[in-house]
Amino acid sequence: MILRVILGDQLSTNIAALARLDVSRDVVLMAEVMGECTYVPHHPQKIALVISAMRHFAAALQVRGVRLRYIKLDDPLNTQTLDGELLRAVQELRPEAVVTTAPGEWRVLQAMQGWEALTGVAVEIRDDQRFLASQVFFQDWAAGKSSLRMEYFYRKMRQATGILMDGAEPAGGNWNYDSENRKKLPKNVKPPRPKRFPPDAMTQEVLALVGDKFAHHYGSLAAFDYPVTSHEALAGFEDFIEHRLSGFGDWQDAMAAGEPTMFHSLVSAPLNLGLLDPLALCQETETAFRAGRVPLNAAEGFIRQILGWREFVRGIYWLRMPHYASLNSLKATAPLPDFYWTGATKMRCMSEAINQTMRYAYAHHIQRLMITGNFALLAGLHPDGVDEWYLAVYADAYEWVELPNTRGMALHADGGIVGSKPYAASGAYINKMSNYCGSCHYDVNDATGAHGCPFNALYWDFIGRHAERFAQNPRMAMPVRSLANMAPNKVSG
Ligand code: FAD
Ligand code: DLZ
Ligand code: SF4
Repeated sequence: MILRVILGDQLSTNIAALARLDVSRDVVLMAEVMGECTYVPHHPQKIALVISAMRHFAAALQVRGVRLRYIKLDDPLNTQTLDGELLRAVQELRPEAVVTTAPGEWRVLQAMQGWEALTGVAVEIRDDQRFLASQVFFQDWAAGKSSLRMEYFYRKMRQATGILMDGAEPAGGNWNYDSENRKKLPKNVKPPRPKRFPPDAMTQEVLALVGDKFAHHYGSLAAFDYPVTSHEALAGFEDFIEHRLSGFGDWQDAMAAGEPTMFHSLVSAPLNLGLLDPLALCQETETAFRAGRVPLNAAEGFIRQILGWREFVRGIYWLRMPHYASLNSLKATAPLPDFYWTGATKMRCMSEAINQTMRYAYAHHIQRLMITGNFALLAGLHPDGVDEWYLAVYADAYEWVELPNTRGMALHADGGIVGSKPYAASGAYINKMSNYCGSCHYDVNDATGAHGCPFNALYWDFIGRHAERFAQNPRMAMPVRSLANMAPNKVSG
């Protein structure tokens, strides 16, 4: 008998650990454990999502006749760690071997590599094949390059998969329609409400459990409506293709008060759990474009996120860990302000992003990058505190994707591995891409007065602090020169 271990974000029927499963003999181990719920104080919606999706996945396995050892969080014998539950299972079931799939986090891989010594049984850790670029493919691509740019990796992925290709050429003649993804939302356009997935009885039971045990964690459970099965997740994706993908092209970077989801897909949480297949999402998007249902800038923009960014950041994570997690190239030292955990700030843009995160465990990319991330960058917040926050508060957060985005893309703490320049912006950018400033306590056109927009003063202070370093970067030299030519009391948005 082989014991097959499936983690909470490995909920795919084609997961490597289940390949060559002998239904008559093998046992699948799944365990809800406090250790995974509290290594950072996860948003209760994330915990509920993972546990509910685990229970739904286990129920589907059982229908297929798979023998299951499923340990619930409130099982009195639960040791509350993955190691402890594996050891207990091995001691009771005496398997010939343990088979599992490589995890999404370095921390868990370290633990898994100790499982043979822990249990005395052979442990096979199979590659996670749910990504479009294997680690070897990424390593080969990265080998010998002095800088790793997403754009070139993305082109290679387009060629390797044939997605949005006309023979050897990119569809439409260009690889990238990024410049057509930056429009502000017009006043008369209302983003469609995404499809909702009200909790079924199984999810309600999980919500009660999570409400009971994690009420002290940041964030509310009240608005939980995540898809918890692959069937639901697919319905959510189809709703996106039908109603929001067309607008995603133009308004991918736009933000608006009271519009937490804009034209975004909301696929990250179910995708990272394994409920959706990234290749199928890209193919369905291409089909919608080829059928004339969505414009090219929308289809390409969306595919670039999945085929490009998602695969790229995973490649960087496994290429550069564990060193990556300690990088702090801008030597940032400030602690994370309390308002990241409470939402209590008069900055309208920050309060929108943080409060919606508490309510939904979701913020879209530009809010994460150009609002909360930009503030953290400009204010010089220490990357450890910022990482912990991003890993805790989003339903889609796992270190393989969170860390390169936070430490790399948002904080530039990796010194330019993920992005060639910091995504630093003053209030003018936020005003250009949103309607937040119109209802803010602060004045976006002022920097130094009592009501001056904090992003303005912080921006110029950031440029000044790092002037020597940025003067060497052709993409940052302009603001350094502007600051040098500015009287100190004249800084503005
Ligand atoms: P859409 O805008 O509809 O994009 C479609 C999909 O593309 C996403 O679901 C996601 O799978 C992928 N994608 C888009 N951008 C990225 C990116 N930069 N990196 C990786 N995949 C991307 N994404 C996570 O999945 N988990 C995280 O923990 C996470 N942390 C982030 C932290 C910071 C500081 C930043 C700037 C970004 C982070 N992202 C993270 C990336 C991105 O913000 C989210 O994937 C996206 O907002 C999820 O919403 P959506 O599904 O509606 O995305
Ligand atoms: C995120 C998470 C949570 C909240 N709970 C569990 C759990 O109880 N059991 C489990 O197997 N996995 C859980 N996970 C997902 C793991 O944290 C995830 O597999 C690792 O971080 C590796 O990506
Ligand atoms: Fe944010 Fe400044 Fe605009 Fe207020 S004025 S919403 S703080 S950018």
